Amino acid sequence: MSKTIIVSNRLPISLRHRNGRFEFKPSAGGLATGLGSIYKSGDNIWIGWPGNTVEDPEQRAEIILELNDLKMSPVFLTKKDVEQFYEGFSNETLWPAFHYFTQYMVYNPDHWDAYVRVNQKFCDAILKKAGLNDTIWVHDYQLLLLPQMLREALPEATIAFFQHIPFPSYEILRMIPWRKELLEGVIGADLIGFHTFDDVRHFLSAVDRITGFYSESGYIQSENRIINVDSFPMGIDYDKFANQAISKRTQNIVKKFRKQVGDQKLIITIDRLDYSKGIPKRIQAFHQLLKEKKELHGNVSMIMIVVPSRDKVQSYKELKEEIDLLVGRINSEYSTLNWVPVHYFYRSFPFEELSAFYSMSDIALVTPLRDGMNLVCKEFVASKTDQTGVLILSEMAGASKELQDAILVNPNDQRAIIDAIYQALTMKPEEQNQRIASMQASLKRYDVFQWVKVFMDRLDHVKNKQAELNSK
Ligand code: GDG
Repeated sequence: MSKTIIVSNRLPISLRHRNGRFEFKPSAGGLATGLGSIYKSGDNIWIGWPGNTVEDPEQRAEIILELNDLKMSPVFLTKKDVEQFYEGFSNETLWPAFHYFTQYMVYNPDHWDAYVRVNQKFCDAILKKAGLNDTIWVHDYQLLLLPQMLREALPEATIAFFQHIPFPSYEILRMIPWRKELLEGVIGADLIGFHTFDDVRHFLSAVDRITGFYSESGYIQSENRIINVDSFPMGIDYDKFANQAISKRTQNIVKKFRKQVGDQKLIITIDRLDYSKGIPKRIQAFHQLLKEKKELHGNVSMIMIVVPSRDKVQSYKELKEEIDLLVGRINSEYSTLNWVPVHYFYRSFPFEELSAFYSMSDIALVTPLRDGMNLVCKEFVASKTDQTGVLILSEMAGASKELQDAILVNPNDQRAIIDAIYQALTMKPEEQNQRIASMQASLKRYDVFQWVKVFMDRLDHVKNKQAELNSK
């Protein structure tokens, strides 16, 4: 019997260090939920880094055992791996390049060597578990070399790759000295997926120009295989968000929060700390709106949740300081004893509270400068079970291709953001209702479980097509 192996840089767990021991809590993130039906069944497993460095062999053995019960298998990274592979090449070269922040790109050959070394480490860990005909689904930009490494060891295996962040235009990709190796690494897969058609287009154009392989209508012809490349926009666990929003627990939290903020209008913004999310520009737009419209003072607040992330990387440290400064400026200029323009939280919240924030907010302001998909905007829409509320969404988020009933804005256009907030604040309930209902219908239909199914069905289709061509 063949099995399916899911691979991602991070395992879907959060880990706590308590009384000299490690404790694991399975993650409730979107990807973990969507893939739960796969890795938890039969002999299937999820392979990845548990998210911290563990040197002690006894502790490692203990972690292996505990994770085994959760259907997971760890790849251990050293401190140097984390610095050079994860913080280095993944987050200081690929992340900025793929989000068009070329000014932050670092070209460090030691980081590249670490990237190759750690991809090989993942490959070795998988080969200990994988059979000749297994299906291996690799996730995201930290593991671009892995599909080809696996292909060389397991020529008959079914290998898929999905990238969660954008794929940049050829002009950006070619700035990376190791662009050819990266593309050839991904091409080891049988099916390559992105969130949007634009990502697919950029990837295929780079393959045609850099690797010498030839592609037509989403199929790349390599030496002895055809490889399919297509867009598979990821959905959310719609029912989980909708049900949580109407649950007693969340509605009690809403009541408590509402008492604290009063009956003013609320704008919610939620992001990981990241320069790609456009947080400073968003605060500046809100600041300008308050400057222009005095009647809003005391009547609207922004709830801004910034989840700590990659805080060892210099550009993230600087971004945090910039946000602190901008929030300080707007609040010090406009706050009164009973009103604060921006409620700013630099931490994450439990799921029930996150749901309460979505549910009680009138507007979600989601303005990334570049985002593979963006799940926050989808979660907001799913949580608005009374079908009121307005989504303002950046054209640069993959989600904008699906959520056409949002107010779409160019996140670099301050005027457009200001006008969109004002439009949202004054939108009639009937129009809110009609827009939200239409977005809810499509998010419910194409949820994360459907996403997994469509992707896996296509993978079967590609393997059948390959077999057909080989038998000719
Ligand atoms: C990458 C791509 C793509 C946030 N704050 C809290 C919290 N969250 C959860 C949200 C959401 C997730 O984090 C963030 O997902 P995004 O999609 O917005 O962004 P990235 O982390 O950058 O993800 C992105 C995604 O991969 C999937 O392919 O959409 O484009 O960059 O689910 O709910 N969860 C809790 N408390 C918080 O305070 N519990």
